[in-house]
Amino acid sequence: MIAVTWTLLLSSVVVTVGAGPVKQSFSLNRRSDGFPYPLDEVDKLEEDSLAKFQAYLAKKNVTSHGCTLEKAAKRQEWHDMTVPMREEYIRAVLCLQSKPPKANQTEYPGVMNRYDDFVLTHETQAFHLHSTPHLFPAHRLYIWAYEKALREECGYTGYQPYWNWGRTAADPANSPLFNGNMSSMGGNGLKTNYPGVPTMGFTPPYDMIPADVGGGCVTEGPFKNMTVSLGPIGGVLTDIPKNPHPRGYGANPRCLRRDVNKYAAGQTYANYTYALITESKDIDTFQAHMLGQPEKNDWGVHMAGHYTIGGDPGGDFYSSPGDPVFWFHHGMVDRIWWIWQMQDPENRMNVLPENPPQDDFVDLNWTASKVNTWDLNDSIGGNGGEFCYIYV
Ligand SMILES: *[C@@H]1O[C@H](CO)[C@@H](O)[C@H](O)[C@H]1NC(C)=O
Ligand SMILES: *[C@@H]1O[C@H](CO)[C@@H](O)[C@H](O)[C@H]1NC(C)=O
Ligand SMILES: *[C@@H]1O[C@H](CO)[C@@H](O)[C@H](O)[C@H]1NC(C)=O
Ligand SMILES: *[C@@H]1O[C@H](CO)[C@@H](O)[C@H](O)[C@H]1NC(C)=O
Ligand SMILES: *[C@@H]1O[C@H](CO)[C@@H](O)[C@H](O)[C@H]1NC(C)=O
Ligand SMILES: *[C@@H]1O[C@H](CO)[C@@H](O)[C@H](O)[C@H]1NC(C)=O
Ligand SMILES: *[C@@H]1O[C@H](CO)[C@@H](O)[C@H](O)[C@H]1NC(C)=O
Ligand SMILES: [Cu+2]
Repeated sequence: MIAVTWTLLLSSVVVTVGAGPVKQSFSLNRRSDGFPYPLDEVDKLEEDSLAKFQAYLAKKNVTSHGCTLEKAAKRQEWHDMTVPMREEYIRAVLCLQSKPPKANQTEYPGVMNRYDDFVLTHETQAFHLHSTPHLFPAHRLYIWAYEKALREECGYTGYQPYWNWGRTAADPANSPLFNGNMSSMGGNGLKTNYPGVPTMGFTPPYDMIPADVGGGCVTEGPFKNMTVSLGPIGGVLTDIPKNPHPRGYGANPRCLRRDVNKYAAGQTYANYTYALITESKDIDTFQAHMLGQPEKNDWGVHMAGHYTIGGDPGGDFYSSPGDPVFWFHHGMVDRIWWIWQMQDPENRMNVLPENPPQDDFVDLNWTASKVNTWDLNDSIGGNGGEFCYIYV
């Protein structure tokens, strides 16, 4: 059911577009501490695309509101950030989890803090945010709003980190993202009777993503005391207490659970992401390939990344932002959309899946103001100029 909803599949027509190499004149300077991760094929594709993208920006007819590649905020990969930078980020997330919410607690009694406002929006608007035209643009706005809250409400001076799945694919539980120390995003959950995740609902012959060694409460790292309150709503196959509210908006205080899953991570190596970007010639194909075909044991990097985290609320389609790694994962989704756009900016910056109407909008209620969906296609100047960031 989680998987079913996550994989409302899309079909599309393939069109061919051309693009040639241009000499590069802008450098990403990805690393803050020279951490020894070599560039993977997607990183190289990103670097090789910049000169062409810069040329496009120089002559684009839509205003960038003064945003340029040089001025843009740089969202870094977690492993390229120094330990003090990671710790500053973690402090800001814990801060957001300690601030009062804006949502109405009479209507939504499970909302305990400002962080929960974000989780709640993803629950109340789940179908809108995940409908075909909105998945990419609405999540772009959602991550930006979260980053803004960390900065403006909690004094964070950096930007939202992303998770390059390929870097951790071979052994996610021992990566600096999940190793459980105080500068990681918390560890694996305890071993439990967690059965894994069915990729396509509960009916055979669809494949299960088998449990790894976790599934229970996260007992190490900065989020070991975190209280998850909202949800779950979707089918999570464990002994998690049911939410007392019929729609999952009640208080259901519990620990953060995870199953850092090597099997799911197996479909997140850089070659999967590279193939997705280079072989998808139009936006509908790109989104469809991103979402995969679970009935063919092809989960797509989006689902494979979610199920590398699994557990609760990470494994629940509705409440998944309740695991603080959600933002890293969807940052990577947003990043590869941008890299895909850069392959042919003239034809790819101005398209969205299923071509929504011109007056379509995304409204994230307590977390961001209402925005026209078509103003979310551009991370360099979109959202009335408020978007001005790149991924390095
Ligand atoms: C900008 O407008 C000019 C003149 O209308 C047109 O030739 C050019 O292709 C446009 N460029 C882009 C990037 O849309
Ligand atoms: C919160 O919701 C309750 C119940 O719907 C309503 O009576 C109350 O006026 C709302 N409070 C605010 C501040 O909107
Ligand atoms: C946590 O792990 C990172 C990377 O693996 C390491 O650099 C850091 O020193 C560790 N911190 C602690 C407190 O053990
Ligand atoms: C968790 O709570 C315990 C008990 O209050 C406290 O001693 C500990 O420092 C907390 N740890 C973290 C990582 O928040
Ligand atoms: C990625 O590489 C692995 C290991 O070589 C291979 O099994 C897999 O089929 C490749 N995936 C794609 C999409 O090319
Ligand atoms: C985003 O899409 C809208 C609607 O098609 C278009 O007007 C706008 O120019 C696009 N932005 C860019 C940067 O292409
Ligand atoms: C949230 O946004 C939706 C879409 O604009 C709107 O219908 C709904 O009333 C809003 N909810 C609240 C509580 O503001
Ligand atoms: Cu997702």
